[in-house]
Amino acid sequence: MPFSSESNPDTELFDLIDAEWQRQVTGLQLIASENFTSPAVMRAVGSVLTNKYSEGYPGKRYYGGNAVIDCVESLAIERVTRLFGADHANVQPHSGANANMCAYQALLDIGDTVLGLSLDHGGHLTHGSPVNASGKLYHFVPYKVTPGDERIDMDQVRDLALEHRPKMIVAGTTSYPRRLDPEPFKAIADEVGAYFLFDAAHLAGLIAGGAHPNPVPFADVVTFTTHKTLRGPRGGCILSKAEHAAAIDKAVFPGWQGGPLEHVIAGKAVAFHEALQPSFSEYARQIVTNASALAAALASEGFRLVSGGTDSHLMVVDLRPFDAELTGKQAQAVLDQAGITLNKNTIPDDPRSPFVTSGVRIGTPSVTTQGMKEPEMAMIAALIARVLRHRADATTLATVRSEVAALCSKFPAYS
Ligand code: DSN
Repeated sequence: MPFSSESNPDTELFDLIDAEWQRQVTGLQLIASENFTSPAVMRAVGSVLTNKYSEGYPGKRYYGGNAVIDCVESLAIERVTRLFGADHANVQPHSGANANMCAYQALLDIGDTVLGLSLDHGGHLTHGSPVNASGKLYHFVPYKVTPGDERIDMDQVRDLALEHRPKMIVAGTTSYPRRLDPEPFKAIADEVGAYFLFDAAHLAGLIAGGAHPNPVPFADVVTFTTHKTLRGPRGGCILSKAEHAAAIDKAVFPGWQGGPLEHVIAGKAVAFHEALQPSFSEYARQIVTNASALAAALASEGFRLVSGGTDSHLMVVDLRPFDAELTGKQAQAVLDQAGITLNKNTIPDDPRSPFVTSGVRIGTPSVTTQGMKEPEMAMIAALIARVLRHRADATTLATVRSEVAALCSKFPAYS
C-alpha cells in the first residue's frame, strides 16, 4: 500500500519528538559538542535518500540506480575539499569514532605504537583508551597536560616520540580548552618518521571559519565530526593527502562500514555549503568570543577555569574552589532541573571518578547559533552560579528555569 501524507501518524513517537523540541528551544544548550543544525540540513537528512543502497564510491557502486546519489556524494566531497583545502575527502564515516578507526586501519598495522592525548586530560576514547578498540588494537602511549599550566607540553610529546618511535602521532581533543597548533606536532612527527593525524572533531567549525589554524597542510590525515562546531548532521569525515586516498577509502568501505548513509551525506553537503559562506567566519569567531566572555564571567563568580580560561569554543570548570562538596554529577543534575544543559567532566588528575567528577564542560556553539553575545554570556554565568549556590532551594531552581526560558525565547534557534 502506498503512503499518503495523512496516513496513520505515530503520535506516540512524534509527541516525544515534540517534547525534545520543547526541551531544546526553551533551555540553554551548553554541551560543547552539540549545536542547532539548519532546517536545510534537516530537510536533506529527512529526505528519500534514506531509501537507497550505495556501497562503493561515486562511479564505482555495487548497486544500480545511483546516478543521483553519485552527484550528491561528489558534491559533498567537492565542497569539503574546497572548504579545508584538502587533496582528498571521504564523507562516508558514520561518526568521528569510525573516522578515527578507519584512519588507523588505513595507515597502521595491528600493534603499532601511537601517541595520543590521555582521555582524562582532554583526549578521546578513540585515542587509545584501554576500554576502546583503539586501545586494544594499537599500542597507544598517552601524553598529558602539565600539572602547572594544564596545557599540552610539546617537549613531553617530543620526548615520548623519541623514546617510543611511534608510527603515528594523534593530536585532537574533546575537553581541552586551548588552541591546538598543528605545526609543532608535524615537526615532531617528521623528526621520528611518524604519520600525523589531527582529530578536528571539536574544532572543525572553528577551522572552517578561520578562527583556529587549519591542520590540513600539515597532517597526513584530518578526521572530524560534522555536527559540533561545524553545525551539520551527526556524522564523520576524513580528509587526507592524495597519497593516502586509496588506503583511506578502502578502510572506510569495505574495511569498517557497509552501505553509506547518503541522506546524512546530503546533510553534510548542505553544512559544507553553509560553512563556505562568509557569515560562517563571523559565527566561528563569535563562538570563541562568547566562550572567553563566559569563562571570564564564571571566574568572577568564584569558579576555577582549567588552564585559566579558553581560546576555543569550550571551557572546563573546576567546581572545587566554588564549593568543595559540589561534584560535576550533582552540578549537571541540578542545572538540568533549571533548564541549563551541560555535562559533568573530569578535570586533569581528578580525584573523583569519571561518573562523578569535580568539573563540568561548557561550550558556546549552540547559544552562538541562537545569536547570543557577550551580555548574554554574563547572564548565563550568573544563572549557573545562582543555581549551584542555592541548589537545595526548589524556588530558586523554578525561578531560574523561567528566566532561562525567557532568555531563550528572545534568541530562537528556529524562527
Ligand atoms: N562525545 C563527544 C563529545 O562530547 O565531546 C566526543 O565524541
